[in-house]
Amino acid sequence: MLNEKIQEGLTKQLNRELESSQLYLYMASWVERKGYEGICEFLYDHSNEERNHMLKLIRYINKRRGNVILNNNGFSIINNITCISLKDLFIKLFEHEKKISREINFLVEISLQEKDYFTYNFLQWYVEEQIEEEALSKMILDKIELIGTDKGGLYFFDKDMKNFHKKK
Ligand code: OFO
Repeated sequence: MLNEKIQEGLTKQLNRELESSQLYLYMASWVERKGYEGICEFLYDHSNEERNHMLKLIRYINKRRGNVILNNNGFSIINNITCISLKDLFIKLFEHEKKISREINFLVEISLQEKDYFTYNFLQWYVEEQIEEEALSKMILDKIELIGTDKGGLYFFDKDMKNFHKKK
């Protein structure tokens, strides 16, 4: 059984993952409309990854006989988001991933305070994942900043992203 604090923390996290999935989906679609075929594949794919993060939480909560509560009141991030450039979009994604890392760390802390070592152990996968996700979004942002307004550079970067996606 999950105690109240853990149940609340996991519920928030599962809804954040759902929101992340929608955020990547929104951005993938925005980028696709701008003609970036490679970057949009990466973002669509990542939207699915975020959905899998959510599913993993749902399965865990059920295994521990907790309650799965999905937020259907809409998502504040997506309702308030507008992108003005590719750089702007990746700044937002990087900030978003950093926020998710802080929330995961907070949840890890709660699991220790509550002496719920099953949840502590379960969360280690998310800790590892966030290291990768932050590094990846920062690497993409750095490349975009390096390219600046060079259209040829952006074209080749988009091609690289397509190959990166195919190799996965
Ligand atoms: Fe982008 O990360 Fe989920 O957890």
